[in-house]
Amino acid sequence: MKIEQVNLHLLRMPLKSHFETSFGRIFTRDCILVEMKSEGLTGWGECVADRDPGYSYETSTTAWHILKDFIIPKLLGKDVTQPGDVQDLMDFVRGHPMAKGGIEMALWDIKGQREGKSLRQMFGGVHSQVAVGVSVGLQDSPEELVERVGGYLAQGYGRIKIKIKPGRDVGDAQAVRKAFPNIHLQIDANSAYTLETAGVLKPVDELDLLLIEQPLAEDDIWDHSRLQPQFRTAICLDESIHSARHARQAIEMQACRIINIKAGRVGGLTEAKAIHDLCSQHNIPVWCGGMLETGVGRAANLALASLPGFSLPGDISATDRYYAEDITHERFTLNADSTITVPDQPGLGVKVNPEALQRARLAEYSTQ
Ligand code: OSB
Ligand code: MG
Repeated sequence: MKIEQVNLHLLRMPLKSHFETSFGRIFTRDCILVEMKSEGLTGWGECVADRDPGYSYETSTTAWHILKDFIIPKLLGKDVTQPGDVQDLMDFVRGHPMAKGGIEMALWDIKGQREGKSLRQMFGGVHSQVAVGVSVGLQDSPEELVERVGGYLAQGYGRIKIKIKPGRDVGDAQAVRKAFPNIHLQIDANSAYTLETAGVLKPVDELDLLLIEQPLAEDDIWDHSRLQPQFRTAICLDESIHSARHARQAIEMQACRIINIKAGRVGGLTEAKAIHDLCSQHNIPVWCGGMLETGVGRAANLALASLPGFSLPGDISATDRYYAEDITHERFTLNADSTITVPDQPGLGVKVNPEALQRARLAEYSTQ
Protein backbone atom coordinates (compact mmCIF):
# COMPACT_ATOMS: atom_id res chain seq x y z
CA MET A 1 0.00 0.00 0.00
CA LYS A 2 1.70 3.15 -1.21
CA ILE A 3 1.00 6.12 1.05
CA GLU A 4 0.30 8.90 -1.46
CA GLN A 5 -1.54 11.51 0.55
CA VAL A 6 -2.53 12.04 4.18
CA ASN A 7 -5.10 14.64 5.23
CA LEU A 8 -5.98 15.54 8.79
CA HIS A 9 -9.34 16.76 10.11
CA LEU A 10 -9.58 18.20 13.61
CA LEU A 11 -13.13 17.65 14.84
CA ARG A 12 -15.14 18.94 17.75
CA MET A 13 -18.19 16.77 18.42
CA PRO A 14 -20.92 18.11 20.75
CA LEU A 15 -21.80 15.41 23.31
CA LYS A 16 -25.50 14.81 24.00
CA SER A 17 -24.75 15.16 27.70
CA HIS A 18 -21.58 16.13 29.52
CA PHE A 19 -19.11 13.41 30.50
CA GLU A 20 -17.24 13.75 33.80
CA THR A 21 -14.30 11.69 35.03
CA SER A 22 -11.85 12.18 37.89
CA PHE A 23 -9.82 14.40 35.53
CA GLY A 24 -12.64 16.73 34.53
CA ARG A 25 -15.94 17.41 32.78
CA ILE A 26 -16.31 17.77 29.02
CA PHE A 27 -19.25 18.96 26.90
CA THR A 28 -17.59 18.33 23.54
CA ARG A 29 -15.19 15.68 22.29
CA ASP A 30 -12.24 16.60 20.06
CA CYS A 31 -10.39 14.10 17.88
CA ILE A 32 -8.39 13.97 14.65
CA LEU A 33 -9.53 11.95 11.68
CA VAL A 34 -6.75 10.71 9.41
CA GLU A 35 -7.70 10.44 5.74
CA MET A 36 -5.15 8.44 3.75
CA LYS A 37 -5.03 7.96 -0.04
CA SER A 38 -3.43 4.93 -1.60
CA GLU A 39 -3.74 3.62 -5.16
CA GLY A 40 -7.25 4.93 -5.73
CA LEU A 41 -8.55 4.03 -2.27
CA THR A 42 -9.24 6.23 0.76
CA GLY A 43 -8.75 4.91 4.27
CA TRP A 44 -9.87 6.57 7.51
CA GLY A 45 -8.37 6.36 10.97
CA GLU A 46 -9.21 8.02 14.27
CA CYS A 47 -6.66 9.55 16.59
CA VAL A 48 -8.38 9.54 19.99
CA ALA A 49 -6.33 12.24 21.74
CA ASP A 50 -8.72 14.77 23.31
CA ARG A 51 -8.39 18.54 23.69
CA ASP A 52 -7.00 18.34 27.25
CA PRO A 53 -4.14 16.17 28.60
CA GLY A 54 -6.26 14.62 31.40
CA TYR A 55 -6.37 10.96 30.37
CA SER A 56 -3.00 11.01 28.65
CA TYR A 57 -0.26 13.54 27.90
CA GLU A 58 -1.33 13.49 24.27
CA THR A 59 -3.78 16.15 23.13
CA SER A 60 -5.39 16.82 19.77
CA THR A 61 -2.85 19.66 19.38
CA THR A 62 0.24 17.56 20.18
CA ALA A 63 -1.01 14.78 17.91
CA TRP A 64 -1.60 17.29 15.10
CA HIS A 65 1.97 18.56 15.51
CA ILE A 66 3.52 15.08 15.64
CA LEU A 67 1.53 13.88 12.65
CA LYS A 68 1.98 16.97 10.46
CA ASP A 69 5.60 17.82 11.28
CA PHE A 70 7.17 14.39 11.82
CA ILE A 71 5.13 11.30 10.95
CA ILE A 72 3.40 12.31 7.72
CA PRO A 73 6.54 13.75 6.03
CA LYS A 74 8.30 10.47 6.80
CA LEU A 75 5.47 8.31 5.43
CA LEU A 76 4.70 10.04 2.13
CA GLY A 77 5.74 7.89 -0.82
CA LYS A 78 6.46 4.84 1.36
CA ASP A 79 5.02 1.43 0.55
CA VAL A 80 3.88 -0.88 3.36
CA THR A 81 2.70 -4.46 3.03
CA GLN A 82 1.00 -4.91 6.40
CA PRO A 83 -0.60 -2.05 8.37
CA GLY A 84 1.56 -2.93 11.38
CA ASP A 85 4.71 -2.46 9.28
CA VAL A 86 4.14 1.29 9.45
CA GLN A 87 5.21 1.17 13.11
CA ASP A 88 8.86 0.69 12.08
CA LEU A 89 8.64 3.89 10.02
CA MET A 90 7.15 5.78 12.99
CA ASP A 91 9.54 4.35 15.56
CA PHE A 92 11.77 7.43 15.38
CA VAL A 93 9.00 9.26 17.29
CA ARG A 94 9.15 8.37 20.95
CA GLY A 95 5.71 7.86 22.49
CA HIS A 96 2.63 9.57 21.00
CA PRO A 97 0.73 6.28 20.62
CA MET A 98 -2.60 7.90 19.78
CA ALA A 99 -1.09 9.79 16.84
CA LYS A 100 0.44 6.55 15.57
CA GLY A 101 -2.75 4.58 16.20
CA GLY A 102 -4.74 6.87 13.87
CA ILE A 103 -2.29 6.24 11.03
CA GLU A 104 -2.30 2.47 11.44
CA MET A 105 -6.11 2.36 11.51
CA ALA A 106 -6.31 4.14 8.13
CA LEU A 107 -4.00 1.50 6.66
CA TRP A 108 -6.25 -1.30 7.96
CA ASP A 109 -9.18 0.41 6.27
CA ILE A 110 -7.25 0.54 2.97
CA LYS A 111 -6.04 -3.06 3.24
CA GLY A 112 -9.58 -4.30 3.85
CA GLN A 113 -10.93 -2.39 0.87
CA ARG A 114 -8.14 -3.77 -1.35
CA GLU A 115 -8.80 -7.33 -0.28
CA GLY A 116 -12.57 -7.09 0.06
CA LYS A 117 -12.35 -8.12 3.71
CA SER A 118 -13.77 -6.59 6.87
CA LEU A 119 -11.46 -5.72 9.74
CA ARG A 120 -13.05 -8.52 11.74
CA GLN A 121 -12.18 -11.03 9.00
CA MET A 122 -8.61 -9.76 8.71
CA PHE A 123 -8.17 -10.00 12.50
CA GLY A 124 -9.82 -13.38 12.87
CA GLY A 125 -12.64 -12.07 15.04
CA VAL A 126 -15.08 -14.81 16.01
CA HIS A 127 -18.19 -12.86 17.01
CA SER A 128 -20.52 -11.04 14.63
CA GLN A 129 -22.06 -9.20 17.60
CA VAL A 130 -20.14 -8.14 20.67
CA ALA A 131 -21.32 -7.64 24.24
CA VAL A 132 -21.26 -4.00 25.30
CA GLY A 133 -21.94 -1.80 28.28
CA VAL A 134 -22.10 1.88 29.03
CA SER A 135 -19.60 4.09 30.87
CA VAL A 136 -21.51 6.59 32.99
CA GLY A 137 -19.76 9.80 34.01
CA LEU A 138 -19.83 11.37 37.47
CA GLN A 139 -23.17 13.07 38.15
CA ASP A 140 -23.95 15.93 40.52
CA SER A 141 -25.42 13.60 43.16
CA PRO A 142 -25.77 9.87 43.81
CA GLU A 143 -29.53 10.24 43.19
CA GLU A 144 -28.91 11.63 39.71
CA LEU A 145 -26.41 8.86 39.06
CA VAL A 146 -28.95 6.20 40.01
CA GLU A 147 -31.52 7.83 37.75
CA ARG A 148 -29.12 7.95 34.82
CA VAL A 149 -28.03 4.33 35.33
CA GLY A 150 -31.71 3.37 35.43
CA GLY A 151 -32.19 5.10 32.09
CA TYR A 152 -29.39 3.11 30.44
CA LEU A 153 -30.67 -0.15 31.94
CA ALA A 154 -34.08 0.65 30.49
CA GLN A 155 -32.44 1.08 27.08
CA GLY A 156 -31.08 -2.45 27.41
CA TYR A 157 -27.46 -2.04 28.51
CA GLY A 158 -26.47 -5.15 30.42
CA ARG A 159 -23.34 -3.78 32.05
CA ILE A 160 -22.76 -0.46 33.76
CA LYS A 161 -19.47 1.25 34.56
CA ILE A 162 -19.46 4.30 36.80
CA LYS A 163 -16.68 6.82 37.13
CA ILE A 164 -15.40 7.55 40.64
CA LYS A 165 -13.12 10.10 42.28
CA PRO A 166 -12.07 10.77 45.89
CA GLY A 167 -15.15 11.81 47.84
CA ARG A 168 -17.45 10.34 45.20
CA ASP A 169 -16.54 6.68 45.29
CA VAL A 170 -17.90 4.21 47.82
CA GLY A 171 -21.15 6.16 48.34
CA ASP A 172 -21.89 6.36 44.62
CA ALA A 173 -21.12 2.68 44.07
CA GLN A 174 -23.24 1.65 47.07
CA ALA A 175 -26.16 3.78 45.86
CA VAL A 176 -26.11 2.15 42.42
CA ARG A 177 -25.75 -1.34 43.88
CA LYS A 178 -28.61 -0.77 46.33
CA ALA A 179 -30.91 0.45 43.55
CA PHE A 180 -29.93 -2.36 41.16
CA PRO A 181 -28.83 -5.39 43.21
CA ASN A 182 -28.26 -7.77 40.28
CA ILE A 183 -26.63 -5.75 37.49
CA HIS A 184 -23.12 -6.22 36.14
CA LEU A 185 -21.36 -3.22 37.67
CA GLN A 186 -17.77 -1.91 37.63
CA ILE A 187 -16.00 1.31 38.62
CA ASP A 188 -13.25 3.40 36.98
CA ALA A 189 -11.02 5.77 38.99
CA ASN A 190 -8.84 7.06 36.13
CA SER A 191 -5.76 7.13 38.38
CA ALA A 192 -7.28 9.31 41.12
CA TYR A 193 -5.77 7.41 44.09
CA THR A 194 -2.40 6.44 45.50
CA LEU A 195 -1.37 3.32 47.37
CA GLU A 196 -1.80 5.40 50.54
CA THR A 197 -5.31 6.73 49.74
CA ALA A 198 -6.82 3.72 47.92
CA GLY A 199 -7.72 2.09 51.26
CA VAL A 200 -10.92 4.17 51.26
CA LEU A 201 -12.14 1.96 48.42
CA LYS A 202 -12.07 -1.17 50.59
CA PRO A 203 -15.89 -1.26 51.16
CA VAL A 204 -16.50 -1.70 47.41
CA ASP A 205 -15.16 -5.23 47.88
CA GLU A 206 -18.61 -6.02 49.33
CA LEU A 207 -20.49 -4.83 46.22
CA ASP A 208 -19.78 -7.78 43.90
CA LEU A 209 -18.21 -5.59 41.21
CA LEU A 210 -16.79 -7.05 37.99
CA LEU A 211 -13.62 -5.01 38.44
CA ILE A 212 -11.97 -1.83 39.74
CA GLU A 213 -10.38 0.03 36.82
CA GLN A 214 -7.10 1.95 37.13
CA PRO A 215 -7.17 3.13 40.74
CA LEU A 216 -3.53 4.30 40.80
CA ALA A 217 -1.25 6.36 38.59
CA GLU A 218 -0.43 5.55 35.00
CA ASP A 219 3.26 4.91 35.79
CA ASP A 220 2.45 2.77 38.82
CA ILE A 221 2.23 -0.85 37.71
CA TRP A 222 4.33 -1.79 40.75
CA ASP A 223 2.00 -0.12 43.26
CA HIS A 224 -0.99 -1.80 41.62
CA SER A 225 0.77 -5.09 42.35
CA ARG A 226 0.82 -4.09 46.01
CA LEU A 227 -2.82 -2.98 45.95
CA GLN A 228 -4.36 -6.02 44.18
CA PRO A 229 -3.77 -8.45 47.10
CA GLN A 230 -5.67 -6.07 49.40
CA PHE A 231 -8.85 -6.54 47.33
CA ARG A 232 -10.97 -9.55 46.47
CA THR A 233 -12.30 -7.63 43.45
CA ALA A 234 -10.17 -7.83 40.31
CA ILE A 235 -8.13 -4.76 39.46
CA CYS A 236 -8.16 -3.88 35.75
CA LEU A 237 -5.48 -1.70 34.20
CA ASP A 238 -6.28 0.90 31.53
CA GLU A 239 -3.89 3.91 31.54
CA SER A 240 -0.88 1.85 32.71
CA ILE A 241 -0.77 -0.50 29.71
CA HIS A 242 0.90 1.03 26.65
CA SER A 243 2.29 -2.11 25.01
CA ALA A 244 2.36 -5.89 25.12
CA ARG A 245 5.54 -5.53 27.18
CA HIS A 246 3.67 -3.54 29.84
CA ALA A 247 0.92 -6.14 29.78
CA ARG A 248 3.47 -8.92 30.33
CA GLN A 249 5.07 -7.03 33.19
CA ALA A 250 1.71 -6.30 34.83
CA ILE A 251 0.75 -9.98 34.55
CA GLU A 252 4.12 -11.11 35.95
CA MET A 253 3.79 -8.69 38.85
CA GLN A 254 0.15 -9.72 39.41
CA ALA A 255 -0.71 -6.03 39.31
CA CYS A 256 -4.13 -6.77 37.78
CA ARG A 257 -6.37 -9.70 36.86
CA ILE A 258 -8.04 -8.03 33.88
CA ILE A 259 -6.81 -5.67 31.14
CA ASN A 260 -8.70 -2.96 29.24
CA ILE A 261 -7.43 -2.69 25.66
CA LYS A 262 -7.66 0.55 23.67
CA ALA A 263 -5.92 0.59 20.30
CA GLY A 264 -5.14 4.31 20.56
CA ARG A 265 -3.51 4.02 23.97
CA VAL A 266 -1.17 1.25 22.76
CA GLY A 267 -0.20 2.83 19.42
CA GLY A 268 -2.44 0.89 17.07
CA LEU A 269 -4.58 -2.13 16.30
CA THR A 270 -1.63 -4.48 15.75
CA GLU A 271 -0.28 -3.88 19.27
CA ALA A 272 -3.84 -4.13 20.63
CA LYS A 273 -4.16 -7.59 19.07
CA ALA A 274 -0.75 -8.58 20.45
CA ILE A 275 -1.94 -7.68 23.95
CA HIS A 276 -5.10 -9.70 23.37
CA ASP A 277 -3.01 -12.71 22.26
CA LEU A 278 -0.66 -12.44 25.25
CA CYS A 279 -3.54 -12.14 27.71
CA SER A 280 -5.25 -15.16 26.16
CA GLN A 281 -2.11 -17.23 26.75
CA HIS A 282 -2.13 -16.16 30.40
CA ASN A 283 -5.89 -16.54 30.92
CA ILE A 284 -6.26 -12.84 31.60
CA PRO A 285 -9.71 -11.64 30.46
CA VAL A 286 -9.66 -8.49 28.33
CA TRP A 287 -12.31 -6.02 27.21
CA CYS A 288 -12.37 -3.17 24.75
CA GLY A 289 -12.18 0.30 26.29
CA GLY A 290 -13.61 3.37 24.62
CA MET A 291 -12.57 6.96 24.03
CA LEU A 292 -15.97 8.39 23.05
CA GLU A 293 -15.05 7.64 19.45
CA THR A 294 -16.82 8.75 16.29
CA GLY A 295 -18.25 6.07 14.01
CA VAL A 296 -14.76 5.51 12.55
CA GLY A 297 -13.09 4.52 15.81
CA ARG A 298 -16.21 2.73 17.02
CA ALA A 299 -16.15 0.48 13.94
CA ALA A 300 -12.53 -0.46 14.72
CA ASN A 301 -13.36 -1.12 18.38
CA LEU A 302 -16.16 -3.47 17.40
CA ALA A 303 -13.86 -5.48 15.12
CA LEU A 304 -11.19 -5.65 17.83
CA ALA A 305 -13.74 -6.75 20.43
CA SER A 306 -14.82 -9.63 18.17
CA LEU A 307 -11.59 -11.50 19.02
CA PRO A 308 -12.16 -14.52 21.26
CA GLY A 309 -10.31 -13.23 24.35
CA PHE A 310 -12.65 -10.24 24.75
CA SER A 311 -14.74 -12.02 27.33
CA LEU A 312 -16.09 -8.98 29.19
CA PRO A 313 -18.46 -6.35 27.72
CA GLY A 314 -16.75 -3.40 26.05
CA ASP A 315 -17.17 0.35 26.59
CA ILE A 316 -18.69 0.51 23.11
CA SER A 317 -22.13 2.05 23.33
CA ALA A 318 -24.66 2.97 20.66
CA THR A 319 -24.04 6.15 18.67
CA ASP A 320 -26.98 7.90 20.33
CA ARG A 321 -25.43 7.45 23.76
CA TYR A 322 -22.81 10.00 22.65
CA TYR A 323 -23.79 12.08 19.65
CA ALA A 324 -26.90 13.53 18.04
CA GLU A 325 -25.03 13.56 14.73
CA ASP A 326 -22.05 11.36 13.83
CA ILE A 327 -19.61 11.85 10.96
CA THR A 328 -20.26 8.39 9.49
CA HIS A 329 -23.40 7.53 7.54
CA GLU A 330 -23.70 4.40 9.70
CA ARG A 331 -25.04 4.76 13.23
CA PHE A 332 -24.54 1.94 15.70
CA THR A 333 -27.54 0.73 17.66
CA LEU A 334 -27.93 -1.56 20.66
CA ASN A 335 -29.40 -5.01 20.05
CA ALA A 336 -31.92 -6.40 22.55
CA ASP A 337 -29.26 -8.65 24.12
CA SER A 338 -26.89 -5.74 24.96
CA THR A 339 -24.69 -6.37 21.94
CA ILE A 340 -23.71 -4.25 18.95
CA THR A 341 -23.29 -5.79 15.50
CA VAL A 342 -19.75 -5.73 14.09
CA PRO A 343 -19.51 -4.10 10.64
CA ASP A 344 -19.03 -6.67 7.88
CA GLN A 345 -18.25 -4.44 4.90
CA PRO A 346 -14.65 -4.19 3.62
CA GLY A 347 -12.16 -2.31 5.79
CA LEU A 348 -13.67 -0.52 8.77
CA GLY A 349 -17.03 -0.93 7.07
CA VAL A 350 -18.17 2.66 7.57
CA LYS A 351 -18.39 5.64 5.20
CA VAL A 352 -17.60 9.19 6.26
CA ASN A 353 -20.37 11.70 5.52
CA PRO A 354 -18.57 14.76 4.06
CA GLU A 355 -21.25 17.25 5.13
CA ALA A 356 -21.28 16.00 8.72
CA LEU A 357 -17.48 16.01 8.72
CA GLN A 358 -17.46 19.61 7.62
CA ARG A 359 -19.96 20.64 10.28
CA ALA A 360 -17.76 19.15 13.02
CA ARG A 361 -14.45 20.37 11.62
CA LEU A 362 -12.29 23.00 13.34
CA ALA A 363 -9.20 22.65 11.13
CA GLU A 364 -7.92 20.78 8.13
CA TYR A 365 -4.47 19.88 6.82
CA SER A 366 -3.70 18.37 3.45
CA THR A 367 -0.45 17.18 1.89
CA GLN A 368 -1.73 18.25 -1.54
O1 OSB B 1 -11.03 5.69 31.20
O2 OSB B 1 -12.18 4.41 30.01
C1 OSB B 1 -11.80 5.54 30.27
C2 OSB B 1 -13.54 8.07 27.97
C3 OSB B 1 -12.51 8.95 27.73
C4 OSB B 1 -11.29 8.74 28.34
C5 OSB B 1 -11.11 7.64 29.19
C6 OSB B 1 -12.13 6.75 29.42
C7 OSB B 1 -13.38 6.98 28.82
C8 OSB B 1 -14.56 6.17 29.06
C9 OSB B 1 -15.66 6.22 28.02
O3 OSB B 1 -14.75 5.52 30.06
C10 OSB B 1 -15.81 4.97 27.24
C11 OSB B 1 -16.69 5.16 26.02
O4 OSB B 1 -17.91 5.02 26.17
O5 OSB B 1 -16.18 5.46 24.94
MG1 MG C 1 -10.65 3.74 31.98
